[in-house]
Amino acid sequence: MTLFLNSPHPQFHERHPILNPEKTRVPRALIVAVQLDNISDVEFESSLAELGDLAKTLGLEVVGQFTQKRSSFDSTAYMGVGKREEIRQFLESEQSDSDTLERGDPQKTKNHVEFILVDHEISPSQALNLENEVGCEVMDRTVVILEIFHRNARSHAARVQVEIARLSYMAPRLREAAKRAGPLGRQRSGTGGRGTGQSRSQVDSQKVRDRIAELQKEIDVMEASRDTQRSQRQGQPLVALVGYTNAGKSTLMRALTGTDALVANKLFATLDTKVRTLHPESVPRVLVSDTVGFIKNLPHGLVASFKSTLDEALSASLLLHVIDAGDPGLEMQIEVTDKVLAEIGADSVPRIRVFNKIDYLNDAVAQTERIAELQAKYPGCLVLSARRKDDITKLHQAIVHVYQQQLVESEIFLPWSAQGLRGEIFASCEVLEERADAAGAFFRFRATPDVVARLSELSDK
Ligand SMILES: Nc1nc2c(ncn2[C@@H]2O[C@H](COP(=O)(O)OP(=O)(O)OP(=O)(O)O)[C@@H](O)[C@H]2O)c(=O)[nH]1
Ligand SMILES: [Mg+2]
Repeated sequence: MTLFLNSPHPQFHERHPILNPEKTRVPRALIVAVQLDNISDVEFESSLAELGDLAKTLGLEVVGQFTQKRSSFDSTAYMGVGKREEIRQFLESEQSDSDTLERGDPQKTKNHVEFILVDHEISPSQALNLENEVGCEVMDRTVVILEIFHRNARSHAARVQVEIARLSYMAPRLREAAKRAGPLGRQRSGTGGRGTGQSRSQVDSQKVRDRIAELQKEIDVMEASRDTQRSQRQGQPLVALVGYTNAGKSTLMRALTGTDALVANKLFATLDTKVRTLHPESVPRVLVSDTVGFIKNLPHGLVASFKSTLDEALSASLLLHVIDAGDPGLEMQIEVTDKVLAEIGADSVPRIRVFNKIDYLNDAVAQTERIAELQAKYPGCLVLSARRKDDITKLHQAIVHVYQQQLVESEIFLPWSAQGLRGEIFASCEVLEERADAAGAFFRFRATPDVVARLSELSDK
């Protein structure tokens, strides 16, 4: 296996025609999964459905699934030997069907199953063994997610972060593949190698490590400029929209800020965060930030890679945890989000749970019942639809209310020579009274303690 380091895995794209935009044919895939003893049927089914959505997002057509209950994964090839044989036979029959079809109609392209999607992250050797045994390319849950991230990354920062995650994922797999390639994989490296005595796989591994280090440096530089931006914003209330992928965070971001955050009915549409002002503007002025969506078993490398994006959530003073109210697996979604927030140390940030998409229930009685049910279960939550203007107004009010509670009353006297601050007072404070006399103007106002401190500092100068 060759590793092209400028573009991390072109071979990945060659091997995966789905990722090659020039091929218009919809590739077919089979989902396979082991249900471990501690996983309930509901949880298992919802995970399978989610993998189906991920596959769809990637442009694959899922043509079937093979599942199996076991107390642990088969150490050799994830599924038991009998199940592997069943899959192999199924694939063989699909293959011969499509070959017949192809012979019958020369216009028809071969349409056999090209991928096996495994609903867990499996080891490099399990993947290769399974692949060899069933004769079809294996993609585990992690690589599916990584691929979606790779496609959706738009900014330079997101691209670099995804590249690090992909390289970290690929490194042990390249080693395993090189090991199996036998003498060829172990040949002495020639020109461009790092001296004699190193195997091809060692050289590749070293290149991967070098590339990761190089990318990490880029991240560090970007981090430093992010920190500067953050410290410039310090003291300004920041609300972060967090939650499961596709819950409607970007839609709410758009509605709350009157901007054009990317909204799409696909998983992981948003990979970059943007900070915007809550609109209409409030006192105090509130900033709103979108974040990357979470998912069950978000690959660890990705959590780490997107830590800087998620740090936005950490530096927020309020989290809006957006949940798709129409999702039957919403409890699992809540659990996953809570877990990731705890992992990045954001569990102590105050939060409001926002159940979105209630319009999916088109019957008014059903909606009322659902709202009552959710409010009883999650006290203090909001249940709404991002598509209703009134609901957005309510959400806006709820956000502003949180910050207005933090306002303190204060007074300031500005001599006529310092009237330049008047505009600032009106922009950042709720002015309760303004009185003028021969020496200047007196203001009574409410503002955040930070603003009060800054104004008194400026007026003393
Ligand atoms: N019916 C309905 N659809 C909604 C609502 N809010 C969002 N959607 C749709 O849900 C899909 C996902 O919305 P996004 O705002 O992109 O979701 P997200 O949470 O930002 O998703 P990621 O960026 O992938 O994490 C889009 O097709 C939206 O139009 C809602 O209140 N009602
Ligand atoms: Mg989004």
